[in-house]
Amino acid sequence: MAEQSRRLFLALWPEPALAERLHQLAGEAHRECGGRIMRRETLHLTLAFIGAVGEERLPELLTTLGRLRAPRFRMQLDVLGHWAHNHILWLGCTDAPPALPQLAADIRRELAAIGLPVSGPEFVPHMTLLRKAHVPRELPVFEPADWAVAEWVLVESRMTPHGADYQPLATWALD
Ligand code: 3AM
Repeated sequence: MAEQSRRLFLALWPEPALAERLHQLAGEAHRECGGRIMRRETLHLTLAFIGAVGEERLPELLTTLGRLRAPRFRMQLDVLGHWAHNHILWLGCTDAPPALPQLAADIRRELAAIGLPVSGPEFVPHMTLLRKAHVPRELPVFEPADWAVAEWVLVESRMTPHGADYQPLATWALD
């Protein structure tokens, strides 16, 4: 029988109160750009997209990533942007704390070391708010959101008729 595989990625997940606030901002941006709003519970910042991983590799993956030590950090989500190539309206930070790209790079290094190289483009910190968004003429003015990041998660992505459904498989605390 064929091995089961799971579609996995690593991410930062905002707490419900912050997610609610960002979801409201997504609603404001939607009035300008249209497209599809990310559901509140699916808002996240992707650290690394792994893709399909055989079920049998999960224990090794969990052990390897669970050994990684990284510091807590804060960031200011203070800028909205639109990417023409994938029609994404995103929220990001003008001045990312160095600990953020460092965490993403550490994860990629650890994954590569166990033969799971990360696919996709270079890490650009962003939180997708809208998909299939039109180019905005003007973006909403908003109060920057302060995000105290204390943990990161391994997530399974499952395709459903209503879009991707995300299931956390493991959560690791930052120091
Ligand atoms: O964080 P965002 O929304 O930019 O588009 C997917 C989403 O990105 C991306 O991984 C994030 C969590 O699903 N993604 C999906 N398939 C991908 C792939 N093959 C991918 N990123 C890179 N390569």
